Amino acid sequence: MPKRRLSEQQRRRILAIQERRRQRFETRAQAVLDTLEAEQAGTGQTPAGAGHDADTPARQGLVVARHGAHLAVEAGDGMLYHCVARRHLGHPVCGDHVVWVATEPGRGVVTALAARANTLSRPDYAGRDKPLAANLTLLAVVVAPQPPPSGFLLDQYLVGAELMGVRALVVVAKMDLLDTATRPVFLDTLAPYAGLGYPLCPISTKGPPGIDALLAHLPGETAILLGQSGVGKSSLVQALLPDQDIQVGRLSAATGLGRHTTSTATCYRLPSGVAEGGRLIDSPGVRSFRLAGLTQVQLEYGFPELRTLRGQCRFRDCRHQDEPGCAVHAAVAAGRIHPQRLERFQQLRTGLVR
Ligand SMILES: Nc1nc2c(ncn2[C@@H]2O[C@H](COP(=O)(O)OP(=O)(O)O)[C@@H](O)[C@H]2O)c(=O)[nH]1
Ligand SMILES: [Mg+2]
Ligand SMILES: [Zn+2]
Repeated sequence: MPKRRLSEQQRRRILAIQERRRQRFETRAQAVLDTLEAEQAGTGQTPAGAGHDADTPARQGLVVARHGAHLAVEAGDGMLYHCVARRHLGHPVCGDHVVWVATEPGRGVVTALAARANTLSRPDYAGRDKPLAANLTLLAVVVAPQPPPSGFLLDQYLVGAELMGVRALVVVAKMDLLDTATRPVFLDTLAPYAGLGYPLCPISTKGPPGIDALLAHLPGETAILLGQSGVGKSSLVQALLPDQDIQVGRLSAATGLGRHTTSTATCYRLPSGVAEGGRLIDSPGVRSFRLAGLTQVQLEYGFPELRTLRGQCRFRDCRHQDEPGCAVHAAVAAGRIHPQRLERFQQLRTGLVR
């Protein structure tokens, strides 16, 4: 029997899931429209083509992938449409709520972009900040025994999460590569993060302990998987979405974007049996992530353990290096701040703060 053939029971379950999703989506889409209407009321403008034309009514949608000027937009009915965006709209990305107008079967034009709750950006090849995804509620930073973790990259993502005001957790993938002796050693190196409030989720897609530790965090969230290339992000999506091939297939059929799912952020719906109401965004491998142009105050805000000590050093502009009366150094000496975190802070401060 072909692997992909669904039983009648599975089909019914999927239809029920789709119906629930559609209802949730309508609620959210209404919020988008409300935002747009409020914006228009403020400016007295109607976005060109946002359309009250009876033949081509404006519809709400969610951007689930972007490739160049092409967008895969999921409509309220769960269907995907190949859209292009009006130039003046800027740069719609995965997770954006949009208004779009159908132009021909399966195709449309995005005419308005709803205000974002937040944006995750990273530098492009020319070093300019480019948005990667929007409206996130959870950053899942993935590390693994192989390739060896870059604590520097991990800390930068976590600072990014703090500055975005989005919760973060650390996924410790490929646990099956470690044996009973090396597991606790590896997890120990990451223990300080749990102490800072970033849950550690040890998982494996190839054996015990499975992926439950992460699943528990995903219902209702729009989570993005971040981390070095090769840590296992896409494998995780595969494991979470038994119907991932179907979703990619739909994406590909609707938009021709499927081939590019490894070079662009792609938003997948999680089945309700896996994580009710959850969405998971797979992101392309990153070699670097840069926090550009931060002030020291902003950077300190990004380190929760430094944030709480703000204003407690003797000197107001203390750099937490060798100044007398430094509350941060006192906390390190007392074991309340991990020395490596302070080291990373210093690296970021000297390298990235302007
Ligand atoms: N041993 C082991 N290998 C894994 C696991 N997850 C992924 N891999 C392997 O790691 C490699 C990179 O995985 P991939 O999902 O493409 O990583 P990505 O670049 O982060 O998306 C592939 O060869 C996977 O088979 C795991 O849990 N255990
Ligand atoms: Mg990948
Ligand atoms: Zn200080």
